[in-house]
This record gives sequence, structure tokens and C-alpha cells, in this order.
Amino acid sequence: MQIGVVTLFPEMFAAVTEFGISGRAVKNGLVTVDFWNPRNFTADKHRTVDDKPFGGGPGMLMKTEPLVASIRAARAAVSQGQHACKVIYLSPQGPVLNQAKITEFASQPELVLVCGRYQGIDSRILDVEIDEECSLGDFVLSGGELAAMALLDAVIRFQPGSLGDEDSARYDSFANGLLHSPEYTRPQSFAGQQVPEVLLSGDHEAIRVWRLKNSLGTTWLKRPDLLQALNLDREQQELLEQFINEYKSRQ
Ligand code: 9D3
Repeated sequence: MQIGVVTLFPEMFAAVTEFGISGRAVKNGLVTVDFWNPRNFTADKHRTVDDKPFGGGPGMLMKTEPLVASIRAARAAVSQGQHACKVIYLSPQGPVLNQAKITEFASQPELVLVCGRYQGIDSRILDVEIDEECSLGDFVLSGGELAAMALLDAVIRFQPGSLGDEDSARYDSFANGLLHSPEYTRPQSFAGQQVPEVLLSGDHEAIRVWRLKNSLGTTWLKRPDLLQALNLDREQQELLEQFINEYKSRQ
């Protein structure tokens, strides 16, 4: 996969391209990430990348020509002019990113991510150059880079070969829209609390049922909105009902 990133701050992306799972995937060439800095597409001696909004008011916008030139350069480089590639603008006004969007983006051969700074970009650039807007949620960041880095990390993890066997196996069992059941590691006794017996039993079926029940229960407790979106099968309904009854009798 080829990803072009349009940003005034390419150095920030080292956090994704040089560390951990995403860093290894980049190092192994499973994905290439190239940066396009509007600063390098300026023509004036001050290399100006911001401009005043028409109508006045506080704050600046990204200067049009360097931004558009860098988006076009990124687009041309990743697709080698062969075909259209998706251009995503990280924006607080976009729909909130979720795993379904990540899998959709991860299946593209190329992406261009556009990071805004200041108060954003001219609305006509949005119309002409941008295919989709994506937000991380309803809180204010100083620019699009951290959002692009989150998207990048999530997309790169999805490239075949980027996860070790252990990680992918884990991922598989939780691609089901539920939160994970509680997990425990050594020591067996910590802060006066014991690891649940069943996890020490070696009984794989009992462990599967316990994990499913507690996965449903954790989702019910912490993210009931996720349960609304699911169609639980018979076993899941019964296990959730058990969890709820036991929880209520403990309260
Ligand atoms: C305080 C400024 N806001 C009122 C006009 C507008 C605004 C402009 C630019 C708010 C944030 C930003 C910079 N944010 C992003 O570029 C951004 C973002 C975010 O702030 N929150 C969640 N997701 C994203 S994706 C890109």
C-alpha cells in the first residue's frame, strides 16, 4: 500500500513510521509513506503557508496554492497518474472514524491524507480536491496530524503480514463488535484479588464460555451503545442474561 501525507509537520509522523507494529510494517516495505509539505510548494521568499480569511475574523487558513500543489503532487506520486486515489481530509467536521472505515481504507491500494493547520482550508479545496472528511471525535486538536497518525496506524496494522500470529489470532476473536473480557497475567494473587479459577483450569470450552459471557457483560457495562448494533445469537443472549442477573444480585 502507498500512502501520501500532506502536512506542514512531517517529523511528527516518526511516531508511527519508526515505532512498534506500524514502524516494523514500514521498515519491511508492506506500506510506503511519503510526505508532501506545502512549505516546499511556496514561491515567495518567506515560504508563506497561511493566509487571511475573506470576511475577516480571528485566525488564519492554509494558503491555497501551496496546499493544492502539494495535494496534487501527492496524488500523482501515489497513483503514478494511473487511476484516481482516495483523498482524505482530517477535519473536526467529518464523520467520526470507526473500524469499518479503517477496513475500507485499508483495502485501498493508495491513500492521500491531508492535514490542516490553523482554522482549516478554503471550502473550494474541499469541493475540488477532497473525497472524504474524517474526524477523531468531538474535541479540539491543533491540527490534523495526530488524527492522520491515528488513521495511519490503524490502517497499517491491517496490512497482511504486519501483525505477528499472536496478534492476528487475538484480533480475529474480537472483530465481533464486542469489548474484550477482562484479562489476567501473573501474579495469581494481586491486591487481594485472585485470577478467576476457570482461567487456570485448562478447560478450553469453559474458558471460551467464560470469556464470551464476560465480553458481553463488559460491553453491557461500559459500552451499551455497541450492543444495540448487534444481533446476538441464542448462546450470547443467554450468557448476557446470566451476566446481568449475577451482576444485579451482587449490587
Ligand atoms: C477552535 C477552532 N474551531 C472553531 C472554528 C475550528 C477548528 C479548526 C481546526 C477546530 C480544530 C481544528 C484543527 N483540528 C483538526 O484539524 C482535526 C480534528 C479535531 O480538532 N478534532 C477531532 N478530529 C480532528 S481531525 C482534524
